[in-house]
Amino acid sequence: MDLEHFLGRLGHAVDSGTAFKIVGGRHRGGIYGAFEVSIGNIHCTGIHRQAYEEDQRYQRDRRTMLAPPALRAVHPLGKSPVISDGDLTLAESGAILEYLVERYGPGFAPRPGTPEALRYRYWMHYAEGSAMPPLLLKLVFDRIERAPMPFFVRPVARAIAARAKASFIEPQIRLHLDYMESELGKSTWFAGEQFSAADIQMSFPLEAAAARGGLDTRFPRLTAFLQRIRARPAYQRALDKGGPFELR
Ligand SMILES: N[C@@H](CCC(=O)N[C@@H](CS)C(=O)NCC(=O)O)C(=O)O
Repeated sequence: MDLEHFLGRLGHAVDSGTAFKIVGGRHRGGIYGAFEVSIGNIHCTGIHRQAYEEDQRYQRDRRTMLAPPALRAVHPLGKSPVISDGDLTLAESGAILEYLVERYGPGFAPRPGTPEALRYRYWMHYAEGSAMPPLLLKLVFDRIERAPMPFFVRPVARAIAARAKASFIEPQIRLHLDYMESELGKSTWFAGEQFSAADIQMSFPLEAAAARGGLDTRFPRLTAFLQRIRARPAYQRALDKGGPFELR
């Protein structure tokens, strides 16, 4: 298996819920390994064939949409992605990617000390720190609008949700989409001309924005970015392995 596929699985959502475990380190001169995951849908390239073992699947609770308690046995927060590599258990997609790149795939990060390395770091943090929060709020408020509730509460709840979305959440998402669209005018990939793990990390908020945040052909560079990401052979292998995912 290759690193692209490997990292790719990090995002693969609880819905498809595949857990992987890193099963090895260095092996006959090659490097192999994998991870224990669920959620998301990402993709990468490069390690060793048979690098990981499919271990266990965690299914989201259909009602709460939360991960099952069993995932807390892996990490106390019970979130995905989470990896195990030998004695190490590591959560947080950005930290996981950085760990995997450092340990198994240095080619997925720009050379330290370059302007690209700084951009790489920026987008690694930006994805979960800035891009995801308004998209998560959108998810929550969309659900409030659709949630079953007593008829006399419904108009009030819907009005509050609609107001929060129109006054804050949607303008914030738009602000970020415009920003990311213009940043991709500077280089092919987020950190520069080379594909990097920062693109993997950024692909998750962009997939979420395409699913629920209004990312469409009005944002041609972001749309093309997603198409390029999805066309990567390793991304396809990740889907073959983990099954389709759905971000609502
Ligand atoms: N900032 C964390 C977010 C982790 C996270 O919230 N994952 C969600 C899925 S994308 C999850 O596990 N949801 C199920 C739950 O909270 O029980 C990361 O980047 O890894």
